[in-house]
Amino acid sequence: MRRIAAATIGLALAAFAAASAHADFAKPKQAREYRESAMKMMSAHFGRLVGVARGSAPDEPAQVKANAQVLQTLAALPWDAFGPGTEGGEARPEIWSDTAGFTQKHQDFQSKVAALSAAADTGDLAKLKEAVGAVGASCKSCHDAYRKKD
Ligand code: ASC
Repeated sequence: MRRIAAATIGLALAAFAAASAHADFAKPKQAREYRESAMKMMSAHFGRLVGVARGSAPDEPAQVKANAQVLQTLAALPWDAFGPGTEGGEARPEIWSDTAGFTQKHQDFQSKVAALSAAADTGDLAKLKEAVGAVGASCKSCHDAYRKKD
């Protein structure tokens, strides 16, 4: 009985976590602000890892690991905020006319970030450099296709 109750509570918590991670927006402006905020946060945390990879910041494995974990969590967030009717900001209309292409880009990005997190866990600077390069290339490839030019 107790085990069933624990399992039920576990399932309820898992459902809550899934539901609370899904972003809902009352207005398109809120969706745009949400995705832009997530991108800025990613840039801040990725930038620290770029600094370590380039040797302009000290290689502190615990910090590297923490930044990569934060980046991995953030990397899951922006995409739900590109829903129908939220066009605008720096987002190009192709995001909505070519959803398959956009989805492929952000899935590639998330998989490169997962690999970066795994590399960060090893504490091996050569592996980190390679994984940082792959994430940067993935950022750029999506921005080239789907972000408005300045
Ligand atoms: C960043 C940032 C980007 C990407 C890109 C990587 O930190 O703000 O847009 O990395 O420069 O190529």
